[in-house]
Amino acid sequence: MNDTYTLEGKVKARAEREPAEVHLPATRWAIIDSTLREGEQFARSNFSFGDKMEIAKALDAFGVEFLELTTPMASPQSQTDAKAIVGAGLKAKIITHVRCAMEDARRAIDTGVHGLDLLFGTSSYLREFSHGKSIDQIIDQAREVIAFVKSQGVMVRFSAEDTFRSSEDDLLRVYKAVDEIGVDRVGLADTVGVATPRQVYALVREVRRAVSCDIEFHGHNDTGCAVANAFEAVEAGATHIDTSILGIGERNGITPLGGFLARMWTLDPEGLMLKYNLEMLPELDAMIARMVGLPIPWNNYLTGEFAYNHKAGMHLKALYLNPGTYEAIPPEVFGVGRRIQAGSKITGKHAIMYKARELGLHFGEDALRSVTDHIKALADSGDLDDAHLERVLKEWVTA
Ligand code: HCA
Ligand code: CU
Repeated sequence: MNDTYTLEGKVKARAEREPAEVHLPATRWAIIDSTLREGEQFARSNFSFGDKMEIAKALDAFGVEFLELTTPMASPQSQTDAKAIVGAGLKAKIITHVRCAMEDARRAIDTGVHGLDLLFGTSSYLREFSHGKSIDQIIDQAREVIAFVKSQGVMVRFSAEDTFRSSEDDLLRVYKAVDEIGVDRVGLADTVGVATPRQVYALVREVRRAVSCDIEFHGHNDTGCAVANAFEAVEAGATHIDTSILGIGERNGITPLGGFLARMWTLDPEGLMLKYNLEMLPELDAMIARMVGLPIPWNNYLTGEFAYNHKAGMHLKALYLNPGTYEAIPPEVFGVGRRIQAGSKITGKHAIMYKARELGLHFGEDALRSVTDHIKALADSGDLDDAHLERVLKEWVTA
C-alpha cells in the first residue's frame, strides 16, 4: 500500500523525493512567537513574571526560533522581566517590540535583547489619527533609529503597521528605504484582520521583489483568515511568521501556533518534526488556557476536545481500516488522541462490530444488524457513552 497517512509513510515518501520537490520546506521559514507580546494584549492575559518565564521556557523547549516580548516601555516590570528572560539562557532569540523611536530603542537595547521589532504606522488612519507623520518623515525617523540599533550589534526589523490599508506606493518606498539602511527583516502586519489570502500573496510577492532582506508576516483573525493568510505569506516568500499560543491577542487574536503548524505539517511533515517538539502542543495550549482562565475552544485546531472525534457510521467503517481516510494529520504527531463515538443514532454496524471485537465479543451477521438497530433506537433519546455501549453489547450476547 502506498501509505501517505502514517508518520513512517510520510517520512519515507519525503525521503524518496528530491529536496526541490518538497513544497514549502520547513527550513524556509521560522516562527516568531508573540504570546509574550501580542498575547499580553489579550483581554484575559495578565502574566506574572513566573507565568512569562514558564511560557518562554515552554516555547523554547517546543523549539520556536524567536520569542517576541512586550516593549520595556510598557511598565517597569516589563523592563525587568525582559532582562530576566534574556538572561535565562534559552536557545530562542529574544526580540522586543517597540515603536520606531530613539527613546524606545535605547530602553529596549538596555535589556540585552538579541533583536528589536520596530513598528511604524503607514496607513492613512494611523498617519491621521495616531502619529500624524508623512511618509518622508517616517523614513527619516526610521533611518536614525535603525542606524542606531545596528550600531549596537542588535538585529532589527521594521514593520509597517496596518500594512493592508496603506497605499502600495507608500509601502514600497518605505520598505525599500529601510532595506537599503540595512534592516534584517521588513514586516507586513494585517493589523485589523481585513486582508484576504490572495491580497497577502500578492503584496508579499511585490515586497519580495522590492527588498533583499527577510520578510515577516503578522496576521489578525477578525475575518477568520489568520492561518490562511500566514500560509499565503509563506507561499509568496515570507520567511518569518508571527504566532501566539491559542492565537491570543488583541480582539479575537492572531495566527495560532497550533493552527499554523497543522497547515504546514501536511506540506513538509518531516521538516516540521525536525524543527519542533510537536507533541508538546497540548501542553502549551493547556498552559495558556490555565493562565487566562478559559477552556481550550472545543473546535480548536488539533487540541480541541473534538478535533479528533469520529461519529458517522460511514466514517467509522473506513477509520477502522485506515484512520487516514478521515484524518489529514495522525493525532499522535501532536500528542493528542482520537475519539471514536460509536454509540450514536448515526453509528453503523461496522463500528459496532469493531467495538464488540475490542470487548472480545463476536456477533453473527443477523445479530450484528439487530444489535446495531437496537443501539440506534436507544441513541434516539441520547448518545450512549462507552460504558453504556459495552453494557448493551454484553447483555445482547448473553440474552
Ligand atoms: C500592535 C500592532 C501589531 C504590530 C504587528 C507588527 C499589529 O498591536 O501594536 O509589529 O508587525 O497587529 O499591527 O500587533
Ligand atoms: Cu497585532
